[in-house]
Amino acid sequence: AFLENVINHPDFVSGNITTRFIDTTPALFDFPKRRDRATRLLGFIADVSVNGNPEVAGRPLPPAHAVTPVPPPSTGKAPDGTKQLLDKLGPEGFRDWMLAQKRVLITDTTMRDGHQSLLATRMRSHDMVTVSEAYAEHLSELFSIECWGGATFDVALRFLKEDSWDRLADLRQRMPNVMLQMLLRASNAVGYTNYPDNAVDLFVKQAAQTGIDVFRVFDSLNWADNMKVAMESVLKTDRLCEAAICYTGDLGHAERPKYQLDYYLGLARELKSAGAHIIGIKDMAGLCRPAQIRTLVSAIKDETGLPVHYHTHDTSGIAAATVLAACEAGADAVDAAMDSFSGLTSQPNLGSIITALGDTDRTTGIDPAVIRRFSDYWEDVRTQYAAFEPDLRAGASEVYLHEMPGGQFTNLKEQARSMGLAERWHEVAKMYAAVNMMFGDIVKVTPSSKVVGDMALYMVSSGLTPDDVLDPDTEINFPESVIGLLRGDLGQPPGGWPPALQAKALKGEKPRTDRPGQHLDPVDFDAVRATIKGHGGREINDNDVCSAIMYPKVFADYETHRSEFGRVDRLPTPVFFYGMEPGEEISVEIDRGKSLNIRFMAIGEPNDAGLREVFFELNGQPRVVRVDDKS
Ligand code: 3PY
Ligand code: ZN
Repeated sequence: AFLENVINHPDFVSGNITTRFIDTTPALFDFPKRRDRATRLLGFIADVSVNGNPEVAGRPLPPAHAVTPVPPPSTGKAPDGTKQLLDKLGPEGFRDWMLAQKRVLITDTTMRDGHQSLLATRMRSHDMVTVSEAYAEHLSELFSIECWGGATFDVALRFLKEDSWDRLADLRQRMPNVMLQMLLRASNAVGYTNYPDNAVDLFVKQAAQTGIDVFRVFDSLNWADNMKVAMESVLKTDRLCEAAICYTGDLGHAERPKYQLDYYLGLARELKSAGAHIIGIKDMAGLCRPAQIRTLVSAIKDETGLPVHYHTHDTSGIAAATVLAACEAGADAVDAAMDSFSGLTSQPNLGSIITALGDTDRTTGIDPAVIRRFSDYWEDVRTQYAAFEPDLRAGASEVYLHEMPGGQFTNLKEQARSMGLAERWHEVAKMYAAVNMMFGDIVKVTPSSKVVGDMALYMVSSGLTPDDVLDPDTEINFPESVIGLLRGDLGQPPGGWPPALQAKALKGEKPRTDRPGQHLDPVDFDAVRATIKGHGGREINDNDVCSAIMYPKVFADYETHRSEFGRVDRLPTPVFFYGMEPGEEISVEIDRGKSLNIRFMAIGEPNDAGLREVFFELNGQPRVVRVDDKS
């Protein structure tokens, strides 16, 4: 098209050209608008190169030494792993296989909780997909790879402009041998509120079809009634149903009477009778100490006869000791994050844990040298996300006071900062603990933890004490999320909600005590499909329907972005956040085995209308893109 434009241009035809003909004749670059995939991606790169990506505006840049992460070499082999075993044995057979293992089974959380807890959930699919074939080849002894669910679904769509379903499909294709695991918030699915039962059911079905093998199901109030719906959906898929008990309180200490052994065992029994294949102990804040986990693991195993999978966070700095104690007490599987994504509010260190287990009769069979090689890759990945690094340098026993989940801690701190409360963080932390007690001592994990955080920030910024909040003569503007919680929108905590606080917040509105899903009208899937049909010109499937149910606005914005720019998840991370520099060249795999070579040539000066031309070579051919300079 470029050559055609040149030879047909009147100046060229009349011989009226100079050596600056190309520079001074931008119309040469007016190609018919072929909005093919390449054109759309060039449009994105040009826009970010000129205007920046708002996601990193005002945030720290990666250091000068940042390099392109290189995954361990792979040849495309994928030795049989837990995925084949699950397919062969079925979930019950697999459960029994787990119980028969001497070794501790290991889940790697790097691709989900690791970055959710350390980098505000910002890790892009590109960095996961790039290393996934190496995982399949060299880490086939892993129990599972947690790579989906929790906050990642929302953040991918909202901020990274990528579709979580694409991420899952890509990972599944490249890692056909190790089980892929997700975190499912029971009736809250991957959102922040209860959804109708048929929506949860469709979501689970699609997740299983797209690639999830292990569903870790939890409820943010440990309310088994809410979990049962999601668990039933999982049981229909023939995948593993890991029902997780969220750990809170202080086992063995009388100050926290609600959350003692009888409570946990009662819940474990209920989850077993609801069909759980595995009992998860989800220690989202990392509160459980070694002596406590010993008690808990052995009691739950004795009570249920099911395998136990322990998950924790290293916020305290001593989580690895608790993980090792869990292994001593007979935990069948434990979670850890690759070394360079471990520690602080993330999971404890995978390489060190397997090395320590190597000294025991529960050695994992995973080679620490292999882990180090993967950790090197992740270290280089992490360097590219300097914009999202938390200001966190040490473990803190303060976690036993506030009990914030690892995935919430840095988010809430950032929220406090943006409200001008940066210097008052420890006050916020104390208030978080006070709000928990005011709410009746509840489990704090997404979304209940968000409500406690909202209330704590509101109280600190308004100078309110718990006594003020409860005082009938003081007017309180309860945050919407708090009103919803006390109304029963997320379910019921053990013992119900504190009546006085509830009455004050609800102002006469009647709370509900039964399951919200019982009252929510089933979603009309065809109606949802109709609202998004044809948007962006692509076929809408049931995965899209699930996205649109949970995040209607975010999904619509994503679709608009995708129809304009295509699949930006294919771009390398520095290009996605910072654009390209003149002379820089990248290769972008748009399909397996099909790559585009993109060379960034130059950015022109803005014209009177504020448009700049951005010059590329695409597979050796010149291309130009016009971008509105928003500066
Ligand atoms: C989530 O729900 O995102 C969590 O990580 C809870 O711990
Ligand atoms: Zn977690």
